[in-house]
Amino acid sequence: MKLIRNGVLALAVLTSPVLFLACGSAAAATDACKLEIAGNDSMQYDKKELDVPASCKEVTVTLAHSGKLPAAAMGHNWVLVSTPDLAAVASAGMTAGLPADYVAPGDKRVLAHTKVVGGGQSTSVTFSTSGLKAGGDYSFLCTFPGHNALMRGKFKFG
Ligand SMILES: [Cu+2]
Repeated sequence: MKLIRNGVLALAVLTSPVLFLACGSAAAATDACKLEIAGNDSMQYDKKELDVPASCKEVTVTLAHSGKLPAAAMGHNWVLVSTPDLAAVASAGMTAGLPADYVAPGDKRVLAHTKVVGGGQSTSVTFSTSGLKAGGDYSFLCTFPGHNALMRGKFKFG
């Protein structure tokens, strides 16, 4: 029995550097903090949900427009909000217009956003998660007028 216990201990000591490397892998942790989403000419995102581990200090979201229509006709952006603010942010964005990327200037309810892109274009935004609460109720949407009815999803942090 004592022999077996010593054997287990030796195994633990031998494997611990491997475990340390796996946990400390910066590459894996970085990738989980980088998200990609696409919008198309049918007014749809290709994802209904985005998940980010609470360990991400910064998140980068890259939005690609996989369609062909120009921004003025079928532009898309990616806007992060607390879910209860979604309708109000969409409404304020509509008034702000395309030059403002359909985001009302100084709107504190907007937690992060990209600019508006048209077909074939892509854009990205990097933001700090310091203002987000793990397990909070967040949503993303496109604030191009009329798009948020279809273009919205859950953003899960933590
Ligand atoms: Cu859109």
